[in-house]
Amino acid sequence: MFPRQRARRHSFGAMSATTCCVSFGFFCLCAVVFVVSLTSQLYRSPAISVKEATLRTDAEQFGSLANKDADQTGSLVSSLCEDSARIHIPNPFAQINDLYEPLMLRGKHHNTTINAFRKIRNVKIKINAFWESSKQLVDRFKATCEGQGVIKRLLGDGLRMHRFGMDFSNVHQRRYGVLTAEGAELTQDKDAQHIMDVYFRNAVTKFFFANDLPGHYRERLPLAFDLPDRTLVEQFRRDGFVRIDSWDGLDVEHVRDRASIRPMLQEGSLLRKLVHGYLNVEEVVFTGIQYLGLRHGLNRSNYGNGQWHHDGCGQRVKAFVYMQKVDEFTHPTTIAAGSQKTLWYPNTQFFAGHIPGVNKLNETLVLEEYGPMITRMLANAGGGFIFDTNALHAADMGPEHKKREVWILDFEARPHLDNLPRATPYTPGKITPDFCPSQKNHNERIHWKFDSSKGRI
Ligand SMILES: O=C(O)CCC(=O)C(=O)O
Repeated sequence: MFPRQRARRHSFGAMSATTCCVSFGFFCLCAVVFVVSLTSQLYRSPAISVKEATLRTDAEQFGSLANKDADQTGSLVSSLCEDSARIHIPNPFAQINDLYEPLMLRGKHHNTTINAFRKIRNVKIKINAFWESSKQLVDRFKATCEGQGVIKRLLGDGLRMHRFGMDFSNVHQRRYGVLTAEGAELTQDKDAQHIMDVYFRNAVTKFFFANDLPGHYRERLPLAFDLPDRTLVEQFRRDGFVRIDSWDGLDVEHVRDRASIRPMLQEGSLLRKLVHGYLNVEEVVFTGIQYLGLRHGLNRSNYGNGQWHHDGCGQRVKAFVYMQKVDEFTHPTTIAAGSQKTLWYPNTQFFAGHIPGVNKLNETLVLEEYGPMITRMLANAGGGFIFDTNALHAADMGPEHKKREVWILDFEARPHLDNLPRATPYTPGKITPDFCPSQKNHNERIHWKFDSSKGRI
């Protein structure tokens, strides 16, 4: 008995020592995990913006709401949160090197504001580092039940969410109607607001959302146009451009003379109808005429506008007048039809990155996204086209192309021009004063007001 008892006591002693060790080990592990997680929280805290904090609070509130009212909201929330019900939501700020035109990343694009670009080392690393907090915010948002719910509801109402941005037109139509008195309902829409706080966090994009998009969804000005003109305006609104066989008022024989353009600006001209009809505001501003010549031999490396982009100025209209016939071998401008209503992600904006001008998009991705919608602006001398520079576009830069010479006329809605968020020196998210329109080429200011008593412009 005794030896066995001793043995038992001995084995009890050994077991107790093992248990102690295991418990101690477990305790240590817990302590390490706790300290690491606390440290990482503390380390992260300073980088979390007010919006991110708000987002987290919102998600928590949404969760507690579900507990309170399990019958109504609870079932919805839990179904949204089930793993099987989760949808894959891409993050536009992840792997953004693929997003950009490789030529641009190698510094191969002409642009006076970003000559600095060529001297920057580790461009890709810097771009990724700049957008890292946006990437993390989107990742956190889409992992929450609330984020999943917001996106699902919007997609259910027809949100177009693609690689470069979002188009809310179907959502507006489904929730509020095709056109409404102000067109501004989305600015008060909780889901859209949430998206703005997560995906579109800079001043220019918020401005385009609040100021430009409503113009697409607002009832039309009562313009007294005849049917052919009305049809052209509707085409312009649908596609973001209209090709013109011959600009009315223009003296084609003297199209190389800058003065020959002026009659196009007269009251009641086709150009005025298109500009005013498209911008759909009481007052628009003509900001000037620019000469642009593309000589033979230019290519996508040395003419930056040969790489896909939107101008980053929001809704702005340019009219091109051709000094010679532009065929498919005369550097025609190419435009992605329908892309003008897109709210572009900040990392595609000219004025949003760590330096201005990181906005040239990967052609392969553009063709994948818009292939059949891409249209060449072909027309005769004295013709041309008019377009919204918020549409995605690029000059066609094949090596065998002939010289192209054009006049470019710029227009903006008065509230747009007056209120664009601007800053100098360059501040990410704000436009420098020498752009939109360019100070060099567009320093006229001629205001056209809609005369509602006559319905004329
Ligand atoms: O030269 C072209 O055809 C393109 C012009 C352009 O990209 C622009 O004016 O924004």
